[in-house]
Amino acid sequence: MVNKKIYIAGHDGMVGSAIRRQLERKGYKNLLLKSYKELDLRKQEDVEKFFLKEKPKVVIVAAAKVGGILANNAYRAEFLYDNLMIQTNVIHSSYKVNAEKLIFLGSSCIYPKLAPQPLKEEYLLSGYLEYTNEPYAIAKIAGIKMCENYYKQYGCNFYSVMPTNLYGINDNFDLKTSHVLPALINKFHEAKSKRKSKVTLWGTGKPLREFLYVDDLAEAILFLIEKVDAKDLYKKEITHLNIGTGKDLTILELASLISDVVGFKGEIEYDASKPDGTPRKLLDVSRINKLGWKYKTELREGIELTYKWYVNSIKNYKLKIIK
Ligand code: GFB
Repeated sequence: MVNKKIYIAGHDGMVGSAIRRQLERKGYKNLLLKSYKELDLRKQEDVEKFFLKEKPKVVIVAAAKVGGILANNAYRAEFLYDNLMIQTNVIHSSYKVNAEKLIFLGSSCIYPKLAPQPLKEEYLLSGYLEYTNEPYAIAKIAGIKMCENYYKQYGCNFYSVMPTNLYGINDNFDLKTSHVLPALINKFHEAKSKRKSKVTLWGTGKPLREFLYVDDLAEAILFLIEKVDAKDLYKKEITHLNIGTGKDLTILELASLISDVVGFKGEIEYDASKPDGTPRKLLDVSRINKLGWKYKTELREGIELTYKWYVNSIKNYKLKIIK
């Protein structure tokens, strides 16, 4: 396996770069990487040409347009179009060149807004989606169905994984487009540095969220590349696998933890004009646990690692922060 040609679509994003680090650490040498500038995955002809030339054996679809609750809601058309185009082109081209395996990455927002908790894989398509991220979720559900049906019609070894909210090195800290965890690292750090007395949370602070350190996800992907095939899931009528910690906390609890790691001493206030989103989305991770993977990094440790990376990146002017 270590010599197989593996294409990581989206290798320069937070998730793709963590997968690349993990594969390189484990001795994988034949990695195929193309930046967004070299290959726009939304362009069908370019993607087909690239696949026909390179013929990757294993494909990881970590390329996507992603963002936090406001970005999902503000750029609804882009989240739908870009994601549908990227994943459709990559999955179909992988089929055309007979790729031996493909793993498609989605997100826990594919589940119905008010589904029972924790979210089992089989709750997919059992109710209405959360409105703020409906376009993104619809695209990701289409990707799950594409893998499932390429297996059913063509026998392709393609399947999907749905990670919970991810965070870590190479995250997006831009306050307008980021997810909550990097946004709060940015806000608490800024407040501490400028001796501000308050930090504002969006919404009520009451929604519950689960967070997984991105390097743990990368370990899960390597585990799946090596040990799990599409037939292992589809024969049990499962279309995808959840990946998470199985533990969640409120946004206020998350804020208190980040505030403590950063060393901010002031108060927390709320901006009720911003949406809460789905009330809870805790994944049931018993399936992947039974297969043999479990998370390693506890939330506090992951936040400490991410904060350290963030501070170093600002110091070295490697990170452009938008306030
Ligand atoms: O991480 P987040 O943007 O997205 O927000 P979702 C999670 C919760 O944190 C929401 C609150 O209740 C936000 O209102 N929050 C509090 C903040 N303060 C902030 C802040 O400063 N910035 C942000 N961003 N949130 C996304 C989906 O949902 O999760 C995507 O939109 C995707 O489709 C992703 O699935 C993983 O967890 O609500």
